[in-house]
Amino acid sequence: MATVAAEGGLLRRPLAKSGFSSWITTADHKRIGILYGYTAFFFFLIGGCEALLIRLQLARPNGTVLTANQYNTLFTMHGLTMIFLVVMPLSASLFNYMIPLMIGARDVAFPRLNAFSYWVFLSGGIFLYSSFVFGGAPNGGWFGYAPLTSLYSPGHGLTFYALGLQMLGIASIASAANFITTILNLRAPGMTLMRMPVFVWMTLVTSFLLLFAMPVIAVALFQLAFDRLWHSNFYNIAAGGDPLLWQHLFWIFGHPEVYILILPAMGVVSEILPVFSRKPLFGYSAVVFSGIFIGFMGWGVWAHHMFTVGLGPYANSAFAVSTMFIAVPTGVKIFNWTATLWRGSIRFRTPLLFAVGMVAMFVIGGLSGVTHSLVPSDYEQHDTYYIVAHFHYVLFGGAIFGLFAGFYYWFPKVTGKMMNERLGKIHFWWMLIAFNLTFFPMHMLGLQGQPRRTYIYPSNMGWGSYNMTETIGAFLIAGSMLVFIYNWVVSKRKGTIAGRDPWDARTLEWSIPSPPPEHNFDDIPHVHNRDDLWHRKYAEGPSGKPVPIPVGAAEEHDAGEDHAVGHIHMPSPSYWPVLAAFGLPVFAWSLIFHLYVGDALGLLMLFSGMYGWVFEPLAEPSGDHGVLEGAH
Ligand SMILES: [Cu+2]
Repeated sequence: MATVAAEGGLLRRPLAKSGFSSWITTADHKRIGILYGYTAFFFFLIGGCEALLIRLQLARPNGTVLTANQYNTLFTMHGLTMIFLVVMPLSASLFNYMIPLMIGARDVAFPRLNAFSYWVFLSGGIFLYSSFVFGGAPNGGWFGYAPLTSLYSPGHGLTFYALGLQMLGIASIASAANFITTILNLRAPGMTLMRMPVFVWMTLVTSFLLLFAMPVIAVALFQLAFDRLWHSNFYNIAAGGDPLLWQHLFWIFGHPEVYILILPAMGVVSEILPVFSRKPLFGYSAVVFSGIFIGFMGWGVWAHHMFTVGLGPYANSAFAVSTMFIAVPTGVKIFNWTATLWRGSIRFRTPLLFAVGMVAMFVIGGLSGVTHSLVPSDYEQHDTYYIVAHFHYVLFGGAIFGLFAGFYYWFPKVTGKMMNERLGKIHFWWMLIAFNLTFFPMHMLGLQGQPRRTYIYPSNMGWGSYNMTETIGAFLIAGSMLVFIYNWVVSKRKGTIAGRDPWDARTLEWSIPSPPPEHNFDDIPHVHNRDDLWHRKYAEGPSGKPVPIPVGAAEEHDAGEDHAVGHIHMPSPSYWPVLAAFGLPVFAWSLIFHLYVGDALGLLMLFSGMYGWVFEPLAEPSGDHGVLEGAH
């Protein structure tokens, strides 16, 4: 096998295990998870700066900080960034790093496809942001309604939108297929579906949503790109096109997208609450099935974004009812989380604070969401700041708080160090107060009629003081991020050593060293229970309280199980995914500027990347990693 690798010639696999080139070529799910995390956090800072500019403009009536077009560009890019370049990839960073560890696997099912997903995500992000230097960024809102975006937006901005989102969709579809395969096929022996951690379940549901939702918006985006680049008439009313086609396609993607953003955070919270209340998750199967139910129901509510379009009373009533209905499984989750905390022996560490914060803020956002399921009240709220308040409670109060809970929870696993608790708590309370200061007044402003996506408001409306409060709140949120960054950097260098299982946790990732070795598990674990690690550590005492099992006693039930000794095959690094991925933006830039040589170059990169990928040798080169001598 080793000789095949050595004779690979041009297709020889790269060897570097450290340094810059090892990061470019890595196929290790943990390193790809880290790449996703840092890249998405970088975009988080950019999207945050865009938000601060928006808030500066709105701080006072008749603001003069931005022009109307700059304002349009900034709210469009803020939305696109936070959804596609922050919340989705931050979730992806947790999927990547954690899923193989939580199911007892050595990597994902398709490691190079995983690398490809990351590089396509990065090139899509770079492509979208390159529009700022190539004649103006998208300015038609994140929802990009045609024909405004097809016929009436000159310049290249909306073409960057159509092609950039297409690339990000490719990354999402590839990683969805990867995680579905990984979760269904690579679970450790004994880990039945109903023994999987809830975070793994929510990743599975999210992946199915991605797999079915992204192709829908791909169709809409292809049509938009054709309308813009080659003057087709999909959305041209004068030529018989249909503008509502865009709205339907967009929201059939757009509503499941909301669950793509929130379900991973719900999964994180479902892991953290049991650990810090030292109780199993209350109603595990109810939480799992409500997640699956949300996944299905999410396809039947999209027209609640279109109540004011004029679909008629029957359609509006049907979608009002389905929208109210989808609050039920969400409520089931909230009751189960509360019941998990109930009478637990709670440790208020930073991850728990963020998890509880997520639940509380998400409840506010969920309830305001139910108010727009009522068609008459939606008519009043539509396109006002009330909606902006609602989705920031769901996406910031819900998703971002949940993701931060996950970062604090898993930081010790990834870095091997503990994060500073005091700074973590300061970050939590600071961010919670600043968040509410920023977004709560938007409810009032919205009900008073302040419209969304409008860059000025007159002084006689009496909206000035709420707006000023929101702007101050937004800068305070930015300040709380500095605490987080400082804590991250210092704890990573000087934090106390975490050990394998600092939280006395329940799931498999805490059974291996921190940070985990490249091959994750010396022996693939045999799973006997839900919360398997907990049951290896504790038995139930006479009063129902957990009693620690003496060290070594738990070894017994592993006797007779075979142990993998010797060579562990790990995926080798590869140059090809990154080459193929960067072919896409080269192709798209050239499409916009009609550079046929560039189009050919982009396609050449894509196809030679794929060719190399398929034909590079399977075996790792000789003298490589993964040889474990006599572990047992
Ligand atoms: Cu919706």
